[in-house]
Amino acid sequence: MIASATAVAHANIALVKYWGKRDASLNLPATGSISLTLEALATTTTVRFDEHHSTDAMTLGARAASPKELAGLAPCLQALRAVAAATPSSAHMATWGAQIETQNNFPTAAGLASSASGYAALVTAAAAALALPLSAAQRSAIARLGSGSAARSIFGGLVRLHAGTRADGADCMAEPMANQAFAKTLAMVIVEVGGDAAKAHASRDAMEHCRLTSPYYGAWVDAARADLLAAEAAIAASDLPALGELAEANALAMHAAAIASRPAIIYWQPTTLTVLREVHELRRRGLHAWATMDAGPHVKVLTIPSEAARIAAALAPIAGVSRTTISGVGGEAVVTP
Ligand code: 2P0
Repeated sequence: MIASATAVAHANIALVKYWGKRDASLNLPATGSISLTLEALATTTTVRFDEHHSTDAMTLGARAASPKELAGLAPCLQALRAVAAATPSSAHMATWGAQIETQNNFPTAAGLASSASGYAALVTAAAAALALPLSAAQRSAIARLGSGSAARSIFGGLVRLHAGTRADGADCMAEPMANQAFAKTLAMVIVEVGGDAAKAHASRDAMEHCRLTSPYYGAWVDAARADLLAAEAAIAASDLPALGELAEANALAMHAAAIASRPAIIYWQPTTLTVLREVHELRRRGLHAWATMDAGPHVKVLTIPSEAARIAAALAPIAGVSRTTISGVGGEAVVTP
């Protein structure tokens, strides 16, 4: 017998970043984070649990997963199988092997949040295939075991991930923010820098290296906690300029802490800074445009839908920019028929 389901989840870009853990084994973040789910960056994943297989296998597009990628699935699959084993109607499937097929409509591991949409789609598809009675919050907690940012991609719009303080992580959970009407007024321009090459430092290793060696890590954690409160207030007030300024400053603080690591973690390329300078120029000319950067050289510009095309047109001709994508706000992770 085979139990199968397909789900789609969207990547998210943090406006207040997650960078550093309070517990690596449970994958608990040191600080909370706030993100915007993006409609244009989607992962589609099919999971087939097969009684004739006892091991798990995965393909990403046309290629088979590496042993490291397969090992990364283990915490999520283990948690889902534990729920299955405890659910009488699903218990018979708890030992079946999973065949996973996943496809991104954007470059994998290039600093475009592929692990966020990837684990959110995986957990949503696997929970449906196993017919598990899990809420979105419970799927989010399981997705977090795969990747911290994946906890946010279970939900659409503006999403808050709470770091929590409990040692067992039970209060580390994501939820959609209250002012989703404001989320619908936002857009992002994704400015890819330097082609589809995979990033130099995996964010999991890099954030731990930063925590252990950067003299600015403690200052980053303090700044992130203050930024979370200010961002929540800006979102509640539908104040885009306040949110944009905060998001840009928060991203720069995260990168400053990373750059100060020893040895340094520098995600930017020269083009990254050229784009950043042009975003400042667009803002000086009165456009709504604020930049944020993640664990890669790309720049994402927070804006409004009516100005996104103008911003993309201004940034696309910059030498070293390989592609621009305009995205509206994405919805929650869903099972597809
Ligand atoms: C974020 N990033 O908030 C931050 C900003 C990268 C820079 O979340 O170790 O792949 O798997 O929990 O979620 C990327 O880190 O890290 C990330 P793990 P993850 O979007």
